[in-house]
Amino acid sequence: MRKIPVYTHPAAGWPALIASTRKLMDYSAFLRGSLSVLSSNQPKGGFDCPGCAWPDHKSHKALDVCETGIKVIASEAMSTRADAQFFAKHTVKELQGWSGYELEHIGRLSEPLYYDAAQDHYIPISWQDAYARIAKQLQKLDSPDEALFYTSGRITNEPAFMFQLFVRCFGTNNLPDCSNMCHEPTSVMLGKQLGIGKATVVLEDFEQAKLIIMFGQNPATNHPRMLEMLAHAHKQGCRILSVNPMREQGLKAFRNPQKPSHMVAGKSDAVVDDVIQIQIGGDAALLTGMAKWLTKNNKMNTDFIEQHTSGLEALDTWLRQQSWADVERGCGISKEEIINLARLVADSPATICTWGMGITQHVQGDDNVAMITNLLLLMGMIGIDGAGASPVRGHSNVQGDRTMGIHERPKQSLLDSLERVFERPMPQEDGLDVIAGAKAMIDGKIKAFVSMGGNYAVAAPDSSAIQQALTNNQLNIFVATKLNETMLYPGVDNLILPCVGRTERLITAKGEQFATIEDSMCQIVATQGRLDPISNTLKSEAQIIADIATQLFGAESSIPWQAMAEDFNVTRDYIAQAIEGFEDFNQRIRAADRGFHLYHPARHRQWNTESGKAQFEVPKYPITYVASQMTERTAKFAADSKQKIDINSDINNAQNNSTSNSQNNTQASEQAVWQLTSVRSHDQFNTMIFGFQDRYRQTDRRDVLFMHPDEMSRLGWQKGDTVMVSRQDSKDQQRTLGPLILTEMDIAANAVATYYPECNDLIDLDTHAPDSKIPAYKSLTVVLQRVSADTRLADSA
Ligand SMILES: Nc1nc2c(c(=O)[nH]1)N[C@H]1C(S)=C(S)[C@@H](COP(=O)(O)OP(=O)(O)OC[C@H]3O[C@@H](n4cnc5c(=O)[nH]c(N)nc54)[C@H](O)[C@@H]3O)O[C@H]1N2
Ligand SMILES: Nc1nc2c(c(=O)[nH]1)N[C@H]1C(S)=C(S)[C@@H](COP(=O)(O)OP(=O)(O)OC[C@H]3O[C@@H](n4cnc5c(=O)[nH]c(N)nc54)[C@H](O)[C@@H]3O)O[C@H]1N2
Ligand SMILES: [Mo]
Repeated sequence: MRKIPVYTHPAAGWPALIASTRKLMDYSAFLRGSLSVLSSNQPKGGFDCPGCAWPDHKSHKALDVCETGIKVIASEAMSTRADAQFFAKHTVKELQGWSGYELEHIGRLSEPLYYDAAQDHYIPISWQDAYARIAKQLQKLDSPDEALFYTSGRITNEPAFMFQLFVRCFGTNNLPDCSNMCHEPTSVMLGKQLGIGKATVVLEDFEQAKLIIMFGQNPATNHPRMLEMLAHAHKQGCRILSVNPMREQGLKAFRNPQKPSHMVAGKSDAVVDDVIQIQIGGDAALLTGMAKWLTKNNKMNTDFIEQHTSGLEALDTWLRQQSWADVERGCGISKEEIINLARLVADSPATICTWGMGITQHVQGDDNVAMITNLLLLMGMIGIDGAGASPVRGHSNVQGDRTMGIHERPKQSLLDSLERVFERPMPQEDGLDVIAGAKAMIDGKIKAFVSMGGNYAVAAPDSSAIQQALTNNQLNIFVATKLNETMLYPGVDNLILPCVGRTERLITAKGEQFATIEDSMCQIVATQGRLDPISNTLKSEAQIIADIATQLFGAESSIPWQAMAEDFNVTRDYIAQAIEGFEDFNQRIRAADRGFHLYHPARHRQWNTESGKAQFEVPKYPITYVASQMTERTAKFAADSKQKIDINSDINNAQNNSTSNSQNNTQASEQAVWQLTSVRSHDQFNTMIFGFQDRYRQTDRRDVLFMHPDEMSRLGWQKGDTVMVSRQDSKDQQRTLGPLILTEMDIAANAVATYYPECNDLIDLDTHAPDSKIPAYKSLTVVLQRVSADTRLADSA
């Protein structure tokens, strides 16, 4: 057994907070960023960190921030600018060749830009001319449904409400958002099973939990502020388990930035007791095994089930049909270990299940969420203190944007109340989500793309095809803070409209404004920027929406767009009338330090479901789905490679240190079929690449393929070798990524991982879950082919 290099220091701590951030920025930006960090997540007059959606701690300690937060803030606070001079120097064709890292470091967008096709440059344009071009193109469309309006989860509630209203007044529900690629299975399945697609827990529940199971989540990197809560729970005797194909090193120990003893004396707290190293895509199988044992041994909470649930019979019948052999094959965990886990659940009076992208981003993503919810329902773990469902959202306001109505499949009640409040008809037909929108654009059915933040083409599957499709559009509009790859594929009219960021002051004719967000646990909090905007040419997102609406609908429109943009109290008064749960919004947001919690019926055991009860759901896919894909692909691969030259065996033959050639040949062709997942590094926020370091995973480059060293040995491969990754997509087209450098990682057998978003061309627009349509970013069956053995890299460690 070879030893895997591991990160031995605790997560977080000063080195993490300062050193890695300092590198990102020039000194003035560092100061600007650091000053603003001090006012993030504070009760009054601070801003909500634009990093993740984890809630603020109620005690509002002096520095409720983390490494990720600092990086995201620093990225926005950068004093360098992507201004007219910059764009005069570089053609768009040239910029297409720049990496995400290079584009991120150009700096902030600081003036409105228009794409001049004759010169292939973005050139400055006045706001007024920009609006005139936008209105002209939007009016030219044959139908409002030819436009697609994308939202990323950074935008705050007030502009989000205005945006969905604008889009619906324009006449379409084409409102895809980043949620379609993120927690959509959560929203769909929790909605179906509990009547509301949101977390049933609040932060305080973590203080009372006795068992926390984290499925497919890497908080050390992605929600570092969650570590404090976990370490605290752990100290109180709560058991914490991580279900993950990777043994994520950042979860071992935590150095708390709030504790002097940690920061000065180098102490740390433990976080996780155990890792269940599951096969990629194996979660539904594992949960099936647990549920099988719990039902068979009558460990369920029968009172709760009788009083509050429906559908157990169907689930129970299905559970009996699942064999233990399939359960084990589906998740790669032994029956014995699964039963141990089920026992812990049976014995725990208060269990929280948390989950992230490792659960949702699969063809069986909806099943995974359904099985977590089933487990909680079996044990009656919804609606009591210290227990519940805790999906952990990504973008800081992705949940709030949905609450505000950014949804391509709006509820009838939302449309009805918008009609009542604004006295006009709203479009009734469902719109397009991220996947359907991308396909429609590729098919030429979409002619205008409007983006409220985000990096649509790169975050979505089949990035190159979407970029190509953008060049056929009549109009592309990007309301954004930073330049990215989606903006570099211009159609006829292309406009980049730079906006004020979350960290910056928003002063209008009506004075300084604050906005609001909703965190991952339904808490509505105020956010107010502290820095001076990077340029006085910037406009707020709300103002840009109002200006476009005014240009398009005329100044005498019955909706006071300009008043809403200038005075967010006006917008909030409309939200109070139109959105359930926001009554007296302006008073309530001012009354309490930490904002207010939106009423959550399932927390009170009120089930707004079809049956009026909490609903057990039977999974749609076989629990061996991923394992079977592997077997099928392996068989096909073995058959194919009989005819073709077997690259792997050729390489093995050529390799001096390969031992028994004949044995290696067969192994190489069999073992070259793998399950690929994609993860985030420490030095990125989604498609914004801040740097190349991923400290906890011990790598300083992004073109890597993580694999277990034992598996490398099995193939006769070594770390540092370069490999090509290829995949047969659902239309049988070959997609290829690489070369990637083999890198050692404690990851399950048959599993490999690489970084998102560089891998997104491997994924096609048809490999997704059936209901939620979430792309299967986390489980792709791939073939690996070694292209060269790089001994230089292998030896240098
Ligand atoms: N620093 C930083 N913070 C971020 C972001 C960022 O990019 N950088 N992005 C934000 C956003 S939008 C989001 S949605 C969140 C995402 O936060 P997470 O959900 O933590 O995101 P990922 O890194 O994509 O993957 C999570 C974990 O899933 C595991 N995994 C992969 N496949 C499987 C599987 O089949 N089963 C199980 N059980 N686990 C699996 C991976 O090993 C990884 O540890 O983070 C937010 N915060
Ligand atoms: N393979 C793979 N693909 C994935 C994932 C994965 O795990 N694996 N994860 C998916 C997930 S969970 C998500 S959420 C999506 C992310 O998809 P997106 O939300 O579309 O992507 P981001 O990279 O967060 O968007 C960054 C851009 O937003 C703009 N921006 C930043 N701040 C602001 C602001 O305050 N206002 C405005 N208007 N614009 C701003 C900047 O221009 C910046 O370049 O990616 C998805 N894609
Ligand atoms: Mo996300």
